[in-house]
Amino acid sequence: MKAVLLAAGEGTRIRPLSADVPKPMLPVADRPLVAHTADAAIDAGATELVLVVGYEADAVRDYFGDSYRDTPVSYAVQERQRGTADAVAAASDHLTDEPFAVLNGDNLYDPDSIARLFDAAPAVAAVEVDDPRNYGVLETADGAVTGIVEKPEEPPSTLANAGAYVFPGDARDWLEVPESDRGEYEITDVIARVIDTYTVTPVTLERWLDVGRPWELLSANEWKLADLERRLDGDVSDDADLRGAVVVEDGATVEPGVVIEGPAIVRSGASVGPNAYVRGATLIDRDASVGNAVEIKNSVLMTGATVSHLSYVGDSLLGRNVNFGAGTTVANLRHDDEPVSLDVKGDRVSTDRRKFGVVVGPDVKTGINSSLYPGVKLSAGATTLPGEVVDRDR
Ligand code: TTP
Repeated sequence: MKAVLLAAGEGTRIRPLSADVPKPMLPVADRPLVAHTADAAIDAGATELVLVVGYEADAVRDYFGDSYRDTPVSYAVQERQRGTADAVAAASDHLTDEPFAVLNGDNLYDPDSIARLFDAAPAVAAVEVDDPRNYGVLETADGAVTGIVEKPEEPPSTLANAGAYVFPGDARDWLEVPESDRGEYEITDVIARVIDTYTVTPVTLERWLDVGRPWELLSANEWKLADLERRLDGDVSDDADLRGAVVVEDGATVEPGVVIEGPAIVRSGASVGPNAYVRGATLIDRDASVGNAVEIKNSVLMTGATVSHLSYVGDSLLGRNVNFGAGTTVANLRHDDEPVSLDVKGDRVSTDRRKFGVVVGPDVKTGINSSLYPGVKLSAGATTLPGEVVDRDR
């Protein structure tokens, strides 16, 4: 079965991390987010991937090329983000009369559940949630999906739409749907037409994560890093103490005096130490650098990010080529113990995390001894002065 992966979105809610890379290409453990979606599809039996690309499409093409894990990959371009039905319609030339799967390229799925979804075709994946009012909610009767209602005041079930579907081949002719109230062409309107002709099975996923906002990228890394198996292929000093599920890739360096508590990955080209303390779940991506007397905890340092001296980074996301000056300190806990909140497209939104640090866009440079408040976002290329206390976004 072909699997269409929707990866055309920019990810406006996850800005500034998506300033130079589309959200589906943000790193989760040792690969981009959308590669985990591809893995779930392939593990479930997908024989071909069709990636729908748009914003910063080349980043996706460069990663996957024309084959991924021996599975052919092709691309469909969605010029403008006009909705999920429009995204699948962009891929219609790649589809045949056979059933096809559609998966959101920014969601993590457990592969076993996706295998059950594929077996149940036509089918819609769902997750059990306590409060479904902010989701598309499945209506069901006699074990079949009878409708999906967007963000209902009175939800008909606790089954939230998880953005994974298997359509019958006919659905290729049903992709042109009317514009919705929010001005998009929605895949749920395609499902409504499938329901008219077919019995559509709801398949409840064991585990699912929609990566929309910055802290959800941290959750995604926590999920995938928890599956790590210890592997030390890089250059690790005899005087380093690596505890638990730690991966040091070939081409990475860990210097004397370093303590790493897994789960953590130090990717190829990255260096840690001397005398640094890294606590899981942490990703130190390619060519990133963690220097002397630096402590990193539960964080993601993207490609080329550098924290060289005497700094603390906790529960934070650092974009590509960020440079933290000596003594930069991230606060990740409020004195009132309230969950840390963040500005997401103009709204203050709780992360539901007691501990959360900062979200730092690519190429940001902090001056020495900068102090960063919890929940602060620094946009791409921003700078701070030496000794500055940064208590709001910039
Ligand atoms: P969203 O998360 O709704 O959109 P987004 O990824 O652009 O993020 P944001 O809302 O923060 O701007 O999209 C769900 C999935 O569908 C995601 O994998 C992107 C994909 N998508 C497309 O490929 N084309 C589209 O037109 C839309 C709306 C979404």
